[in-house]
Amino acid sequence: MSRLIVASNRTANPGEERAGGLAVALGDALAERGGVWFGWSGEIVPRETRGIRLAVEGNIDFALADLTAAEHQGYYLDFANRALWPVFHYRVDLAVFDDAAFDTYAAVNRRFGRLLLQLLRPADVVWVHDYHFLLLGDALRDNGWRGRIGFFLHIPFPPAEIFAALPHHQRLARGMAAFDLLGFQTERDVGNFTRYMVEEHGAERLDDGRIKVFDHLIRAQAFPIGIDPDEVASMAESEEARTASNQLGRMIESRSLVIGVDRMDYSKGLPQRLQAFGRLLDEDERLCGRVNLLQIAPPSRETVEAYRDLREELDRLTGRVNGDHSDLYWTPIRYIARSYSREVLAGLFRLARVGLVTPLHDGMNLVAKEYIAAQDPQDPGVLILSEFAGAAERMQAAILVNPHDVDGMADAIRRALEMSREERTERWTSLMQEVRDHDVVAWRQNFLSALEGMGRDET
Ligand code: GDG
Repeated sequence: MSRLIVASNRTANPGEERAGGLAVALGDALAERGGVWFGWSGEIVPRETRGIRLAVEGNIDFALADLTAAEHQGYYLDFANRALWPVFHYRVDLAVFDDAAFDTYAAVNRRFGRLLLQLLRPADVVWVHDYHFLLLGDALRDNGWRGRIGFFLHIPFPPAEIFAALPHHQRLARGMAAFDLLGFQTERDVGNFTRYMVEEHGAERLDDGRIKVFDHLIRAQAFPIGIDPDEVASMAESEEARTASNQLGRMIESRSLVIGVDRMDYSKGLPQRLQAFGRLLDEDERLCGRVNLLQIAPPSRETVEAYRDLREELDRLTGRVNGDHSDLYWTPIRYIARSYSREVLAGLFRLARVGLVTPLHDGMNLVAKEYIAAQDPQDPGVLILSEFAGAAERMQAAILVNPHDVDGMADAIRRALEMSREERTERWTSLMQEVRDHDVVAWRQNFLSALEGMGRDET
């Protein structure tokens, strides 16, 4: 079996226990076949000392390249996080376009391509991850790499006219066509990408499903990412999970718990969610004192303005709902801007009668799957899921909502709180089957067998 080479902006830390899901899945794939995990070291250093750190863990070689402060600013903060992330999440209004940032992004992809090429052997299979490295395949090809390269996009691919709003979309599209296989989370993303390539670049769809564009033959296909459901289920029954759930359970007494867990990001629909919970209490006095929303939202990317604005908005909205509805003995929203261990989260998911996963757009959303996997099969909770999360494409047994429709979400929460055990169990059984069918092992195996089943077919 040929070696696997994984390139992702951040990698697991060599020698440290992996923090679940994706990191474990990629680590296992690398350990099984031997290979290299390549990415940014996490270090920002002066140009003179910029280098590549090598570490060995079993049969995995880690190769971690440093960034200078200017590279980190242009490639990572300005282009990846201020331009690509908002546009790919349909938020052109929040994007900041800057030629210098794009040039730095392209230069880091070129430099990383050269570094990676030095580590490659002819039979290796290369698997590049996510929006940080849209031009890495192109950089490898420019330096003479002829072997297979796969790419997986963890975030959504937006409709053609939104992607085309990026001033550098043509250059990015050419770069993406250097990959042999492009994996997306959903059929919707595949459709968006294909339509963009057809309309903007005259791509031709071939009968065997491949796309001919810029003189390359590429394949675009959906590979929905998943979790390890058994791991999450056993975390939900761990000592740490039970302690957290018992303590919180004592505090909320017989009230129903509604939970949300999200990185603090404007794509996650947090303000609309808080508003919906407020609307529910405005409209239904009977629920006051009988239900709690626990929102855990660890802050991320705090140097980007849009994230600071979000933080302020969430603080304000929570204050308003709590100010309007609290009494001496009950506060409706417990909003916590910090992170917890995966075990504690799993315990809280199991305790919560309702899981609220309402992003405005999301590649997949693993929290939706973790909430389902953590439930007690005898008395499961209800998942409320945004129709714009990638997860919704296959998790149709959830209560699906439009995350912009505050009234609709308030109704959905009421419906979930009132749902019979029979209906909860029926929905959960179907959702759990889906979480099992598309777990993280199936995801990586399906991707790699599709990639390896392709010849390198440049025309
Ligand atoms: C990107 C795409 C796609 C959250 N809070 C804590 C914590 N988490 C964990 C969750 C979950 C993970 O972080 C978040 O994954 P998501 O999928 O929800 O979202 P992104 O971080 O935006 O991930 C997304 C994913 O890539 C995979 O392809 O699904 O669409 O945007 O596992 O549980 N973990 C810990 N403490 C916390 O407080 N330990």
